Formats: sequence, structure tokens, C-alpha cells
Amino acid sequence: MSKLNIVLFGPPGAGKGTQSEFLINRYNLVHLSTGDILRAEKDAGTELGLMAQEIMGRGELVSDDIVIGMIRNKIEANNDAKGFIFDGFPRTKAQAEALDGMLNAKSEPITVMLALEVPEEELVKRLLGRGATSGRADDQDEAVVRNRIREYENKTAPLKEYYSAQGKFKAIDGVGGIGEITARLIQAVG
Ligand code: B4P
Repeated sequence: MSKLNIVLFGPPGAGKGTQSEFLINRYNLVHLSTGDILRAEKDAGTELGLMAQEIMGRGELVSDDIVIGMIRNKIEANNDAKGFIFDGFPRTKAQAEALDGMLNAKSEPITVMLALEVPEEELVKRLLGRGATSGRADDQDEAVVRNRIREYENKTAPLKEYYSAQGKFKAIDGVGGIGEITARLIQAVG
């Protein structure tokens, strides 16, 4: 049976991490979140984590080489997976091309890109709301939150066209109750 490889896409605060939790259980997939991996490196105090902490603190993207290397290791360590949810990756065209290269070499290409769409003011509200309770530094400063959204618009949003050209792009309304949005995603997977 072919593997189910989902790119869960959207701006910061669109609900990617939130929705991944439901989708991994539903489809028995391995969850790969570059944000989570970078935060774990930071918590462990590794050299990579300390470097990433500074970049994330400014709301900028960590370099392609670093995140591509992290994802390559995780894919290789999970050869028997039924498929993956890529959450927060790819975020640039170079990352998308590298991911295609890795998966096509295994004849296990991306199945679909599910793109959560949420207006900017709602994103800012959600992220500052999380910042008030979670301790995540990059969620606490409105200027940093807005910079993350600008980085998304400049470097990441163009990937919608990249996956559209492959016939894999599906837009999902990301405003509403969490369960409602999960149902929209499941319907889109088909
Ligand atoms: P990420 O960890 O990917 O974080 P994020 O974009 O903020 O989204 P997240 O998944 O956490 O939030 P969610 O929408 O679920 O990235 C953090 C940083 O890491 C980046 O800025 C970058 O520096 C670096 N990085 C990560 N990947 C990288 C890559 N590939 N390349 C380069 N750099 C990379 O949830 C947000 C909030 O909304 C939560 O509080 C949630 O409870 C709430 N929420 C969710 N759904 C809701 C709904 N339906 N209604 C109301 N609230 C909702």
C-alpha cells in the first residue's frame, strides 16, 4: 500500500501543531515538526539549539541546511512508518525541493498539501494568547509575531504554487472550532 505523506501548511498560529495531533492518531502517521525538534535542541542546550534559539527569538527562519539535515535524519530513522505529517516543513522552496528529492528516491512522494487559511489578525490573537500561558518567547512579543507572519508571506507562501503545479494543493478554512477544522482536513484527505 502506498504511504500517506501529508504536508500540513499554513502561517504561524494557523493550527498546524494543534491539528497534527488528531491526524497522526487518525492515520497512524509519524509527526515531524521542525519547530518541535528545534525547541527540543534548545531545551537540551545543544550548540544547534542555542543558535536556533537566537534566530527563532527574532521570528526569522533557521537556515535550510540545518532543517533539511534534521528532517533527513528523521525520515531515515522511520523507514517503516505508514507515512509522515510534515508540520512546519517545508518553509522555503529549497526545503520543498530537498523533501521531494528524499521522498522520490524512496518512491514515497508527498500525497497532499493541506493549507490552513486564517486571517492575520486572528493569527496574532492566537499566538499572543499562547504566549501569555506557554512561556514560548517567540509568542510573547507582537513585533516578533508579525515578523514571523512576514517571513511566511515572503518565503513560505509561494510554496502553494509549488504544490499546486504538482496538483497537490488543497486550501482549508482554518477558522472555527478545532473539531470542525479536523473534519475539514479529514474530508480533504479523502
Ligand atoms: P513552529 O513551531 O512551526 O510554530 P508556528 O508556526 O508558530 O505554528 P504552531 O504549529 O506552533 O502553532 P499552531 O498553529 O498549532 O515554528 C517556530 C519557529 O521555528 C519559526 O518561527 C522558525 O524560526 C523555526 N522553524 C520551524 N520550522 C522551520 C523550518 N522548516 N525552516 C526554518 N525555520 C523553522 O497554534 C497556535 C495557537 O493557536 C495555539 O495556541 C492553539 O491553541 C491555537 N489554535 C489552534 N487552532 C485554533 C482554532 N481553531 N481556534 C482558536 N485557536 C486555535
